[in-house]
Amino acid sequence: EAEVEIGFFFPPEDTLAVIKPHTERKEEILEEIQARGFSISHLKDTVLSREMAEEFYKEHRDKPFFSQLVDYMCRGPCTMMVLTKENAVDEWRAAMGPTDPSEARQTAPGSLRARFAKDMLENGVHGSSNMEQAHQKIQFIFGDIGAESVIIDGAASPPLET
Ligand code: IDP
Repeated sequence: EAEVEIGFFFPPEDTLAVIKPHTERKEEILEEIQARGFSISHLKDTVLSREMAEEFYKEHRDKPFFSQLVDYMCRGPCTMMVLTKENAVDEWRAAMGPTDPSEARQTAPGSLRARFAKDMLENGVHGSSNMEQAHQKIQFIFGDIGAESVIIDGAASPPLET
């Protein structure tokens, strides 16, 4: 009697992650990303123009904090990353924790926002909220990298320039 082993393969998923301007202890955040099993497939530091920041956060244009958010996002370099992992979008959201760092410290004390955020606005990190957003924002920040995307293994990646 033949035995058939059925295996499941979950393809890796990409999400866009950003270390926001003036976030302190950036090296620790980068180490944490790798320790949590994400591959940093692409990384660049970019200073967003106002126009780019407005486009990047266009979903929030009617929110009362929109202009504050845009000001903040172009006040210094952002570290832009494509993170790759099984279920990357949700896993990165979980790694960040809630938007409000005081809530994060209560409900998710190990999360990045609990540990690295300054306040509700300057909350350290960004991550796409779903796969469609991830695809759209990766295109917007990195252009058409889909086909040539090189996955750098977390453990074996060269020293990061930050
Ligand atoms: P998220 O980053 O956790 O997805 P969103 O609600 O999408 O949270 O908000 C986008 C960003 O806007 C937040 O990360 C934060 O920087 C900023 N933000 C959200 N709510 C407020 C607020 O009430 N006051 C100031 N800034 C805010």
